[in-house]
Amino acid sequence: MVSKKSTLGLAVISAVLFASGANAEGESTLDKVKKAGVISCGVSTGLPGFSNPNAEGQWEGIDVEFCQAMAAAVLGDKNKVKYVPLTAKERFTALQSGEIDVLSRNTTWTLQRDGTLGLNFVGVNYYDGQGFMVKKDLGVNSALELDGASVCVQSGTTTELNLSDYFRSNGISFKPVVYDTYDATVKGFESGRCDTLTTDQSGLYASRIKLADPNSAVVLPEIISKEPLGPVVRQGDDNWFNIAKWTLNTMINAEEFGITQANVDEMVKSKDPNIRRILGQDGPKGQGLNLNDDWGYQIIKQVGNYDESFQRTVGEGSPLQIQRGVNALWTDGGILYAPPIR
Ligand SMILES: N[C@@H](CCC(=O)N[C@@H](CS)C(=O)NCC(=O)O)C(=O)O
Repeated sequence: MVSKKSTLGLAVISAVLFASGANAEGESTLDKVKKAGVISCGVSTGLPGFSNPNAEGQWEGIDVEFCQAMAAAVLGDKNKVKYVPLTAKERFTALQSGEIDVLSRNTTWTLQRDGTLGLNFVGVNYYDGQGFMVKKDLGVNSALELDGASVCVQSGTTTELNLSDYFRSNGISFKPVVYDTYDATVKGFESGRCDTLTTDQSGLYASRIKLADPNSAVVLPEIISKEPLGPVVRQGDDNWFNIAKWTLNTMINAEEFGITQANVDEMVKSKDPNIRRILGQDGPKGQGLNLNDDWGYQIIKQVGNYDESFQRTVGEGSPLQIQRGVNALWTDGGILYAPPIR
């Protein structure tokens, strides 16, 4: 087991090692990735909708599609991704040590993580919040009725701290039942080891469909925290950080300007200056990122815009059926707002 102290020690060493933006061999992440011909992307061990291997063993999910979008931008091929499954506890060390080039795994952006681990959060690809799920036969309609409840929770997550904050601030007690992996947490809940399971609300929807009888459980209405989830890179490599940021921004901007996988070849001929810049016909193109001029086109052609990715993985085209809600564009009443490509 890695103690808190040794995790911090590793973080400090890694922060120093990578402060120059180079790995131990002195090369940038972009050079390393180009040489390897593949992006090493940290994902979860399996969370439907976000990063999950399908029946054929292929990784799927909104976080997986972000890795694919980066591969399309950098290597011109969305399939050039090596997926590295990581539990909540393992994820930051894997990034600090250089084992992965980017972490794209339902990870909440917090001050502690951003400020002390030698890492940088790229942005937000899904605004989430923590909730609770209970078996229907418990007869509970609100989290405030959970006084004295046993709670299944995964270690190494923001979930643990939010849980104790919530119960303490409401003057109610709980007994934590802690697991290292997501599968074990869901199984613990299903087999009756706890009264309630808590995690990000998206994770609750994903867990519910994993149950033998999804209708036996309900998600309670309370959202007890802010969980802005997004990709993460190492500190000290600004070019790589920018590539990751603008990959996400391109997917969001493409939705805003109506560019889709299906129409992108028509859109290349558009006269709209915004569209022309997103697709690398005019404007800054690839120079500032050290990428080919068609990097934005490749993201949309091979992966699609944010809405296409959302609907396919967690939305209407998926078993999760999650609504856009706060994850809608700012122009549609949500809070997704990407800086402009110009
Ligand atoms: N967003 C929270 C929770 C992330 C998290 O790891 N959640 C669990 C439960 S939904 C999970 O994804 N487990 C999958 C795994 O460990 O592979 C965080 O960043 O700490």
